[in-house]
Amino acid sequence: MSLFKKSGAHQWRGVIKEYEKRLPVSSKTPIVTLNEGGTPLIYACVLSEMLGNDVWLKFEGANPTGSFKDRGMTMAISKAAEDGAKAVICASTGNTSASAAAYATKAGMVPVVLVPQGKIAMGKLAQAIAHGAKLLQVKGNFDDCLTLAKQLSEQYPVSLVNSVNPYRIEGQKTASFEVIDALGFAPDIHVMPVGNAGNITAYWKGYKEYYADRISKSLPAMWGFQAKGAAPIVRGKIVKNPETLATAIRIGNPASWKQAEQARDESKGLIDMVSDAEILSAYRLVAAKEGVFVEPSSAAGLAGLIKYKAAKKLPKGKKIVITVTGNGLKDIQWILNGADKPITVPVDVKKAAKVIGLS
Ligand code: AN7
Repeated sequence: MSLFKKSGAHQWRGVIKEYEKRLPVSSKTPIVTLNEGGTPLIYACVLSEMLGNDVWLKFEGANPTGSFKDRGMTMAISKAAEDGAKAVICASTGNTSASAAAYATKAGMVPVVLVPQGKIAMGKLAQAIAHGAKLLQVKGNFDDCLTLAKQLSEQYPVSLVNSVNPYRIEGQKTASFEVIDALGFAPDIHVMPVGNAGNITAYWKGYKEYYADRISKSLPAMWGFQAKGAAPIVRGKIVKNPETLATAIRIGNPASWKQAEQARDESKGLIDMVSDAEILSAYRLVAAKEGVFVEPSSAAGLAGLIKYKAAKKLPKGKKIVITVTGNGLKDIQWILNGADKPITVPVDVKKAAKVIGLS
């Protein structure tokens, strides 16, 4: 007997089914889903107090492969399936490859993923391997991987599922719908990390669509933060050798550069940068104070808010949503590196109590 039957419970069906009317799908589209989306929007008490604003975290690490990429991937792979694709390819700093590998496998396609050698987190590498991807480590950075992936998709029968694929942006815009559906209004400011700039582009598109249909009465200012060593949009020029410990956003020539600038300007927002030290400190804080474990890149948005607060450039009393883009379990070394060694105890209640400080 099923517990579900008794309560009439409903499971979240994935972003395509939940937002079908707002996405370019038809009855002919075979929907490839892992029931992504429907992620928690968590009120952050400590951060709200600290920053003098109402702050929520949109926890995208709760997606099936542990990052926001699943929202776009369900669309890209479903449309590739509709077109009869047998193989898909992507360049990735790790999360896109993990997501592409999972969704392509679910669709019975061969995933091919190109990643920068030695520069992706081990958890993400493990995901691509687990899902049976053809994994190529490229002697170059993400930008080189994307160039190679584009060339392969142009010259061979393999579809590109990077966010230059417009279906990716369509799927990712559902995160804005969820924020408004959960809050009942659009936030004043929406903050997130920026790498290839697909996500800020997608969120802005989603917010504009709900606004146009009068589901929300206002639009947020879009605030994006890049890593200092990989901040081409902030600096206004391509960064040839991007460097940051936040490997997910180690990108020197973002594919959606123009669209990100448009989102920034239309929304009267900003795109700025934060140092690796600021990223690490925000990464530790959100885990230690809010119970939300994210990967370092995902903390760039919070790092930016903390920096603005310190510089007295942060308004007060606003409603702010921060997207934390990926799960902390993907890249654990940054917590373990600075941590004390775990204490080993015998099976002895007195000794254990002493170590804990109970006696
Ligand atoms: C955790 O996986 O580009 O600005 O190839 O994994 O939309 O690129 C990942 C990007 C933020 C930046 N946070 O988003 C890839 C990839 C995390 C990420 C970003 C990424 P975009």
